[in-house]
Amino acid sequence: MIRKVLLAVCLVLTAFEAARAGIPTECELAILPNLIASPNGTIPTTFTFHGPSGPVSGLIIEVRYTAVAENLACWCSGQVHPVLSDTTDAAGQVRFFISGGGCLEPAVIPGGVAVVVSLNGIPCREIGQVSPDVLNSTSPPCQVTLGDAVSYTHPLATATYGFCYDLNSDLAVGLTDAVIFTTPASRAATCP
Ligand SMILES: [Ca+2]
Ligand SMILES: [Ca+2]
Repeated sequence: MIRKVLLAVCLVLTAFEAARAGIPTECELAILPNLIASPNGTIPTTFTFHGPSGPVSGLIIEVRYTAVAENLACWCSGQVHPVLSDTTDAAGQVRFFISGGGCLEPAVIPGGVAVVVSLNGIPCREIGQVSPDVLNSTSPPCQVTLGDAVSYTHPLATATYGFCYDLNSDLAVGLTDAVIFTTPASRAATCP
């Protein structure tokens, strides 16, 4: 009896180790910034996948929002959600344009997970979402208005880090984020 239990435990552990070992190198080396949603869907989010010898094409990349995150975000009508997918190109890249809004910071949303990125069906990494529409409604039209600009002003003017204002995911808030914010703000971006 004890031998059988031990055997079962061994089999489970072996399977677990195999699953761990099965995490592709491309996941570990992946460059996965937070998604950027913009009401007019004109700001790309680029993921890059490399293997030990360079870019890897033909990988099926899936972006899946948790139910909590999906409900906290704003989605323009016509925007596919909660699952987006694409295949890496010759540069090992996929590019997503999301028409919507809302900041999804994993650390502060219930459950602690906003978005899971998978590679060929294997979960790779958890990320969040940022948006120039930082003060968002949860139904369209998603809009960048004066209120969003006011919210951005202090972090941008003082280079104060905040997850929601770091639009390029470089773990700092500064000029590059201001440049990304300026276009949707100046055009009062809204859903198409
Ligand atoms: Ca807004
Ligand atoms: Ca930044």
